[in-house]
Amino acid sequence: MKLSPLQIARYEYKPKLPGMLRNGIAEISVKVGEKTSSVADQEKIAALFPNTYGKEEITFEKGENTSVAKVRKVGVILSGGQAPGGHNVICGLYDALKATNKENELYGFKGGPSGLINDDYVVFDDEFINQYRNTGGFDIIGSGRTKLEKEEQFEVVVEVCKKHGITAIVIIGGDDSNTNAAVLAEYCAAHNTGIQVIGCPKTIDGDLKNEDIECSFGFDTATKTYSELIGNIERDANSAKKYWHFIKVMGRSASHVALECALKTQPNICLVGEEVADKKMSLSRIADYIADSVNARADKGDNFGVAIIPEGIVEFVPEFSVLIAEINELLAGKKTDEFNALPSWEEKYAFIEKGLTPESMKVFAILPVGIQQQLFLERDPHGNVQVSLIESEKLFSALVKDKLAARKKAGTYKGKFSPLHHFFGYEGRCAFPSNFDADYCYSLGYNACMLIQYGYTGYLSKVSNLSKPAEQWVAGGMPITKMMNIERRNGEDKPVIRKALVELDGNPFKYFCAHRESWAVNTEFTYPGAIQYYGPAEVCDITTVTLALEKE
Ligand code: FBP
Repeated sequence: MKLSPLQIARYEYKPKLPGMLRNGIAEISVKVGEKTSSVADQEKIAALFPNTYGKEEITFEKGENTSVAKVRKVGVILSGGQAPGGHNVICGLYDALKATNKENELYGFKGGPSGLINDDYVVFDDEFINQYRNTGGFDIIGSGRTKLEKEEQFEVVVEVCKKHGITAIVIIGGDDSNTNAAVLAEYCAAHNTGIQVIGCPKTIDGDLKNEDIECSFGFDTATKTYSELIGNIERDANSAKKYWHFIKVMGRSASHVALECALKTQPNICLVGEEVADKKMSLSRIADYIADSVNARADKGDNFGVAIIPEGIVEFVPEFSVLIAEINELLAGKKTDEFNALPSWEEKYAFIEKGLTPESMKVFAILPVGIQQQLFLERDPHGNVQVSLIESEKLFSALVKDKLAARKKAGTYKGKFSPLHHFFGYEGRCAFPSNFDADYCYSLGYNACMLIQYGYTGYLSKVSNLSKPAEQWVAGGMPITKMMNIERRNGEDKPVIRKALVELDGNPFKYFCAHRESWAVNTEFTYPGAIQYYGPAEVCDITTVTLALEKE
């Protein structure tokens, strides 16, 4: 493999650990904190996790290491969507294991949770691991979306671990994967398997956070990558002065990514799904909101602008959710075949018109034909509409175009509207991790090893105080059950980690609200530029605006 100069340089980068982990393994001791209880539904969660519920939060500090010294074999998996820094979690875990005892071994199970079930693995050594230090991607062992949640799967996992003599598993994943890590930990404890399970918080979506986890890794690098591109587009828009750019950014459900990018780049418009749901905004109202900005700018002679659209937006529009539910119902079971057999779009349209309620038909009718057809093309394995594949950037620009045409007729709009469309998602998930993510991830992995060393299970590796320099970060662990509540999933009550949506009374959203009216009309773009890996700390090591505002 030919290496880029940056990759060669990044091999030499030494990730920064929290101060209390810097003195060597022999000087890391545990401070046991308060007993914990789940964020809600305490009795139900306690009953479901009798062996792992209610344990204490712990932090590490400088002091004599009193953990049991024995040779350990540990397994690790990457689960779900890629997020920059995953390789460094594994490197931190590996380095801490080897620093504890050279005989310790780290098994990487390939392709996500299925690797653990299929016993498909690699045993890491220095030469292998060194190729991945401070690099983006999950290609070190690959990832996957198989869910590790059934008792039969747990039995196989235990069998595989026993076969290799593995006594701990580290699961690097999002809210679902860490929920499953907690369930697996409970299973292993209940069956006296002697296997510990530790989770690490990953996702670029930024929705795995709570009072304990300040942010998931990858969010920093991904939003910096998108913001660089958005800033470049803003500058292009401000140079050519002839296009409106509609930019969809990833984030399956929550709008954290869109909001962070807006805070960094100050676009004319940024939609926030959580606000749309809260105000029960209709498609038409959202389109009017964007058209108002286009109109006001056109009145000043500025026929250009930038609008950020979060990937998950349409699910937050109440009338759209109802429409999706009706379409899922309309095509349930054999009806999909009946629909697909209709030879022309006109006949399909008539079928749809007959099947939808008049209210949903009204919503359907205002959608551009391309989006209407998309709703019937893209289905998930359960036959449901795949909302994340809807090109919402095109949907909103088409709706805005209609609004502007009406305004032109009425004589209230005299501008020109030429929209262009972009989707930024995969571009940010495998970037070289920023210094923040490189440091944070390495620390999470190193810390996970210390939790294993001290015998904990069902814990999430926790590194906090992240808005401060790494020296002041606090390393420790939190029982995963503390973050859980009961939610309805596929018709069943399930214990899950609560997903964090954008808080409308939180500082990041409040800051955005205080500025957006001015951004909508004026050109106040900011250009963050590319991620900087070398240079002054105030350029290279700062993390997200979201985190800084949350910690104000
Ligand atoms: P995770 O929650 O697993 O981290 O994945 C999030 C995400 O990156 C979303 O932003 C996006 O909607 C989705 O993955 C895309 O999934 P896929 O990689 O399967 O296309």
